[in-house]
Amino acid sequence: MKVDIIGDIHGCYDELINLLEKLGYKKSSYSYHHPENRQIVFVGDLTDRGPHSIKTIELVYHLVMKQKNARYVPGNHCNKLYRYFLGNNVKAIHGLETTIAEYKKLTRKEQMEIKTQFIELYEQANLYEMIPEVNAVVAHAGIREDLIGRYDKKVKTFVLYGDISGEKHPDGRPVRRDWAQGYHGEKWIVYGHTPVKEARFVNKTVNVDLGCVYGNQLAAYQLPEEKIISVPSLQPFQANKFTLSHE
Ligand SMILES: [Mn+2]
Repeated sequence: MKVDIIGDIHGCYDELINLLEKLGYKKSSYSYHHPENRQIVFVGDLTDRGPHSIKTIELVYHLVMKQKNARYVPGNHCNKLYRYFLGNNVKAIHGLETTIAEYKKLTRKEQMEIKTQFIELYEQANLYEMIPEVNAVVAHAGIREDLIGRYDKKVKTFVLYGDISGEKHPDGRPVRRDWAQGYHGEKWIVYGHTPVKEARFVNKTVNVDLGCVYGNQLAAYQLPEEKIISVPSLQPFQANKFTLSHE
C-alpha cells in the first residue's frame, strides 16, 4: 500500500482539492480515487480559521466513512468541535468561531447532517494510526516512541496537543518540548499541528503542517516514496504564524 499523508487543512477546501489533483486522485461523482490505489491519511485539524470548514468535513467524511479509502486522526481543533457538537460549553475562539459561523448559516436539516457526520467521523477515529505497510505512525501532534501502542489519557493529550509541560511562554503560548529530537525509532512519525514553512525532518519524524491557513502551503508526505508534494495556499500570508523551531 502507498499513502499520502495530508497536513492540517483548517477549512482550506480549495487547496485540498488542488492537492488531491496534484497527487493524481481522480474525481468521480463525489469520490476521489487514485489509479494506483493510494490511500489518503489526514493528520487532523480539518476545520477552523479557513474559509470552508463545512465542505472539508463533508469531503473527509465521505472519503473515510463512505468510500473507505482514507483514514483520519483527530487534531485538537477536531476535539473542540466534537465537544461543541455534543453541546459542551466550549469557547468559540482560536478559529472555532469561523466553523460555528458557517454551521449557523446552514438549514436545520443540513446542521443535523453535518453534526451527525462529524460526530461519527470523530468517534470512529483512533487517536493515532499505525500503518505497518509503510512503517509509519500518524498522530496529529506526533507521538513519543514509548507511547506507541498505548491509548490512555496521557497519550490522548500528547497526540492532540504535543509534548506540553504545562508551562507557558510570556505571550501565553504553551511551552512544548521537542519530542522529535529524542525520537530514535525505526518507524516514520508523521504529524502536523505546528505550522512550519518547510516540512521539518528530525530523525525519522516529519511535520507536514505547512501552514496552509496562514498562506503558505498544503502538503502531503508520500510513503514509501518519502517525498513531500505540496500546493500553494490561496490565503493571505501571515509570516508571524510560523516558528523556526518546534515552538
Ligand atoms: Mn492542531
